[in-house]
Amino acid sequence: MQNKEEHYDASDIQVLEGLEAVRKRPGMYIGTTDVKGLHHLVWEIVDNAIDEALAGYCNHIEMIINKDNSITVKDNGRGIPVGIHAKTGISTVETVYTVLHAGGKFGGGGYKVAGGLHGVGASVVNALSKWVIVRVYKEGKIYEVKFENGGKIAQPLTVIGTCEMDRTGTTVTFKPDGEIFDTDIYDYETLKVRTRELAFLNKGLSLTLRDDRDEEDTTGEHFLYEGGISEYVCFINANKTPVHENIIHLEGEDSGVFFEVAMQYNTSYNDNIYSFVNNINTHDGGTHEEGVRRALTRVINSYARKTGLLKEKDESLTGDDVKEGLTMIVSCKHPNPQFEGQTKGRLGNGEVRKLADNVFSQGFERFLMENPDEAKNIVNKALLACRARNAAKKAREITRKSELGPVSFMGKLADCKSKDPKVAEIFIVEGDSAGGSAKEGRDSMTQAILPLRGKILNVEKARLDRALSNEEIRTIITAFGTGIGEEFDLSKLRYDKIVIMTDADVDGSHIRVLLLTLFYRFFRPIVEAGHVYAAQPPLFRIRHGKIRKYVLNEEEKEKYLATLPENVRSRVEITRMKGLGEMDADELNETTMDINRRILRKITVDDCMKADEMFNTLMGEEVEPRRKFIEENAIYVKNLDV
Ligand code: 1YM
Repeated sequence: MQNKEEHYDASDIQVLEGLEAVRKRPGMYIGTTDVKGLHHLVWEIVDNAIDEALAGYCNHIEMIINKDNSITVKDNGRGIPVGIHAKTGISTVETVYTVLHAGGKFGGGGYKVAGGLHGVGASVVNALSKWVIVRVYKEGKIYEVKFENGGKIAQPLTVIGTCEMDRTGTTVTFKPDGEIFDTDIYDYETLKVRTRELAFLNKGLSLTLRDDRDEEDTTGEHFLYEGGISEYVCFINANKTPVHENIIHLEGEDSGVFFEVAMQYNTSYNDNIYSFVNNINTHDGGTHEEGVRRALTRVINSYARKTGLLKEKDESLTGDDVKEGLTMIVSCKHPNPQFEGQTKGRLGNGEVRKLADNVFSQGFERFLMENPDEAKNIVNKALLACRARNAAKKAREITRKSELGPVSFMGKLADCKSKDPKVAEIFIVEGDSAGGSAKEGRDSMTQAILPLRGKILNVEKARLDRALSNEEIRTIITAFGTGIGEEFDLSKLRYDKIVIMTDADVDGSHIRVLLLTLFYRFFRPIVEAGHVYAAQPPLFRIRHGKIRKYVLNEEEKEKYLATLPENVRSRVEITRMKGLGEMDADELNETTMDINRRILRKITVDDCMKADEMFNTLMGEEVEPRRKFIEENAIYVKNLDV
């Protein structure tokens, strides 16, 4: 072990420069320094523990949110090596936490590259932390190394005690640097969702999450799924009605590449297909997903023809037909994955397409042969989807010719004068009265107002043809100008910003959920291109002297009040704002519409997915959760088509 003085030499300076680069441009390493980046740090450390599990040495990982919002991650693997590293002359564990490209170089095979940081994760976390403590349990000893202020060594590797000979593992505690991140508060739910996902994706691996900020929570939540991704499918389909009883789970391996897929059809009209490579969500698909999709369409068509469910004269089922109501998880573990595309969300390795196709087609064909009743249900589901697709096409043609003309929506839409899609905005407003004030308070040059008053269709339960028969949805399609379904064309979008403006209350947020679901299902590219926003109407107005300050919530109110001198604070006038519908035009303009003062929140596909999930529980096929929801939201229901 070295002491602090002799520890600094030329290579240390290089190390510090490396970590300094991370601190200067954290975005390059973790994407953002917002709340997402803050959570990213946890996964960088957890990824190392998962790699150890994938290598077969670890079966339990524990995460703790400590009282001070520092994070502890523990595993029962071999422990990061503690011997002196030949190249750096310092212990390997210290090297892993200070040298930017350490992980990749030292890792010994296996399915690495969890994350996207290619093993530099530990040093990046160190660079962006106020302090880090790493403990390694090995050969009856407890080793400890400490860093502070962005990765500077505070205590070189030291033996601090002894442990049982058979205890091994790594424990890392870190406190993110408040000067780097916008927020330093961890969100339990965010950590929980990903922890659960990691448990689904790594069958047999036990993960625990505990929140020590919470006095009550002493044991935390445990996630362990022996069924792996089959249980994931079961989880997603929990509030849906399955078309066939058994979840289909197929797997295979070739040249060190492991591939598996689990699937089940349900009676809904939407698909939930998620794919992963080394536990990373490949949101843009790639070769693993393509292989399965191709095989799925081929096998169903061939089975349907062989059994006479599809006649010679019938057209073949398309990829869209066979994925209606499908919940599917595709997972691939690859020693050398190539991620492609702008966001690196696509698997590029060509050989995986073949592996996925082979594993899936052989297994699925066999399943259909061995389970003729389930097979029939699956094929019939796809045949219905095919018929509906053709009906929707007809409906679209009719709608386009007649009712969708400009006359039909002129009454509702107060369009803006500008026809420039780069500056035009459309506000979708809840109810006629809010619509009235919004029309008065808007900048009519660039801001269009679309009040929603009729029933909002629950698209979760409707196919495109039925959605098109809904007044409000037709109006929205016409206003957007993009068309829908096969004819959708993003370049025809008439507005740069689509702003959902609903009340800050329960009803408002539910209407927002309905709209998000609609966008997610039928206008996803608009969301992906970042055109959809939610207006954030304030909850309080604080008045003192000539100053009028609007704040979004209780917390911001307290924060603002704390900035005022005592004599002012005692005299402020605080008003709880009314709903949008009760604000007058000036108030609405000032708080929610004026481009210089309003607060807009960009809606991401993630937000839409969450809305979608809410839908599944609240308004899926299951009656009981729906009944409860309706009871609890009686006012809202008059506007809802469930
Ligand atoms: C709570 C975080 O980092 N666990 C962990 C990391 C490593 C090992 C075991 C490990 C890997 C190898 C050999 C190997 C790492 N080692 C390295 C490096 N948990 C956590 N558990 N022995 C132990 O990959 O060959 C990087 S990470 F580079 F030192 F080998």
